[in-house]
Amino acid sequence: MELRLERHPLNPVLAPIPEHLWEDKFVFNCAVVNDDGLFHLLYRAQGADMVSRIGYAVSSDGIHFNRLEKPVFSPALRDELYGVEDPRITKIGDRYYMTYTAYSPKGPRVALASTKNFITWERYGIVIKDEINNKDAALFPEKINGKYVMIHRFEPDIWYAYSDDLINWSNYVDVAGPRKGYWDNLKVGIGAPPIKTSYGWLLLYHGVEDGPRPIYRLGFMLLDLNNPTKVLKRSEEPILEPQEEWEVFGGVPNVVFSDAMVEYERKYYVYYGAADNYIALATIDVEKVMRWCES
Ligand code: BMA
Repeated sequence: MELRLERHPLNPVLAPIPEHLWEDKFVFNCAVVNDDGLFHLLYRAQGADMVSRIGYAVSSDGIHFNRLEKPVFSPALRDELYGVEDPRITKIGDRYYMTYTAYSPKGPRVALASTKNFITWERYGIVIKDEINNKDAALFPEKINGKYVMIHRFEPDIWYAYSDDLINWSNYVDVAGPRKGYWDNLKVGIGAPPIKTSYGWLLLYHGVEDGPRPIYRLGFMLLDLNNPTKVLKRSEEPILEPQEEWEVFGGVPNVVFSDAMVEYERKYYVYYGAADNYIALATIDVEKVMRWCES
């Protein structure tokens, strides 16, 4: 049984704003939380200087968003000289924790910040400190076997790290890699923070297919509830792939790339960056995904 996401007819839901210098070129990969009856969306934006900043938008229906005029999170550290990219948000206790890619001449690294209101932030800086390129990080929403768990990516695989305090991370474990002969044969990385279901942790991920113009697609993995290093199931076919004109052509062609999946009215809402240029929404019935998990 294979699954497919359905694009929302009002796509794309966010586009660059020509009057805002910091986001007049590209808006794309975004984090979303659905809390207190609102969708809070934090998105990566670039203007003429090509430095990535993070903007904030809010909505009551998940489709029509109001945006702030200024970014809410901009580069502030030496490790972020080229930008702050690809936010992912997990609520732990009463705070929202944002993992993001800090990009500097050293390369991409995984960094962490937290907030209660999406406007003012506490910054913890780079948290995976190894001098190896790293990105695509997200936190599990609860401790597993007494430890916080972070997913990150030492290319080309998805890895875990463990922590007692959310700040110091160690004990890396390699969890899943590319598959020869598949749509994810070059590299894989997490999409959204994992969602707990009765069948296991549901993980949205992206897979890249090798070629002169690599293609970014999305799929699911199902991970064991008590031992999430164990992959129980993985999409044979992608659940979303570039098809629309604004997914195939744009800042970076042939890209659907997601950092966010939230449950709303018995559907999963998947927000994704299209061709590193727009933000779009695709959905799927929770029921269908549960049947896939069960099958
Ligand atoms: C990845 C990340 C994403 C981007 C994707 C496609 O490596 O940098 O931010 O959307 O490439 O360009």
